[in-house]
Amino acid sequence: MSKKHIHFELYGEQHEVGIIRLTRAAKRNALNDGLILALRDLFEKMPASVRAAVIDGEGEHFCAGLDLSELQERDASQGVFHSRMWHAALEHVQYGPVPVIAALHGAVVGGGLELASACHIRVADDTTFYALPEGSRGIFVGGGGAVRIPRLIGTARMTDMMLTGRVYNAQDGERIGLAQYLVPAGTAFDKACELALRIAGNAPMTNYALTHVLPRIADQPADQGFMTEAMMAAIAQSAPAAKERVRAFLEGRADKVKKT
Ligand code: 1HE
Repeated sequence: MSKKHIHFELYGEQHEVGIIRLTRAAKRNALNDGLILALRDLFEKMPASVRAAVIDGEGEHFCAGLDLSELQERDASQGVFHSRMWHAALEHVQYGPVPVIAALHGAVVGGGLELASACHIRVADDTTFYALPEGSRGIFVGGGGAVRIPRLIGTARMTDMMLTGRVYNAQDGERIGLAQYLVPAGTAFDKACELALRIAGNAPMTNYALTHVLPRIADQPADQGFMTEAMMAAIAQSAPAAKERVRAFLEGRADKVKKT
């Protein structure tokens, strides 16, 4: 399926991975309103076979952020609605039906970093660079970055990126927590697909707990977090899929954890 500037296809023997590709390479995959709404719609109507998703970008860059050509004519109230539209769309990515892996390369800047931050895992190749040029453009993040990026790298690092225009390269990006995986140039998509297939094989309730419950526990006071954890643990372990997986291990039919 192709919407304007976005391509979607199914991958895996059971069509268990959804591949979402930004296809606006001529504009470095800059996110215009149509693209943001198409992303929202995709996550809202994800085919039932899909258990994990990968987002990547066509061309030399993952994403150049907000399409700045659409910013010119907006007044303050339109600005609020525009930001809220991004929030709603990226909420569908973070709290959508499946875990999402961003395959990063080249520029991951501004709203591109906000999109990547809404994903659950980020795999970066060594051409990746990260920046928040909003600071030097006289604007502010508006796609949830003020909430999500400090949770990845801390408020001090984000403040520095925006005040000084600091650009992190792929190695430093991985070191500070912008990506969980760093791979050679040109291999982020393959690595993301490999991880997606693995994730798609997990018990669905475990994936749901990790994408929907864990981030909420992280935002709760410890006392409430412990209680939510106990509830979630009880629900997950009562699922037939969990019982079968534990039985398989006890009967020697499941993989052991291996040292890497
Ligand atoms: C764009 C955009 C864009 C490229 N909006 N048109 N984001 C930024 O401030 C980043 C702006 N972009 C860049 O710094 C560079 O384009 C890149 C480092 C990403 C890539 O450089 P390069 O040399 O490969 O490409 P280019 O020649 O700069 O751009 C190719 C074309 O894409 C060119 O248009 P053309 O008609 O002259 O061919 C660029 O104008 C166009 N282009 N990036 C519109 N972002 C929810 S709030 C989020 C707030 C933000 O994200 S602000 C940060 C915006």
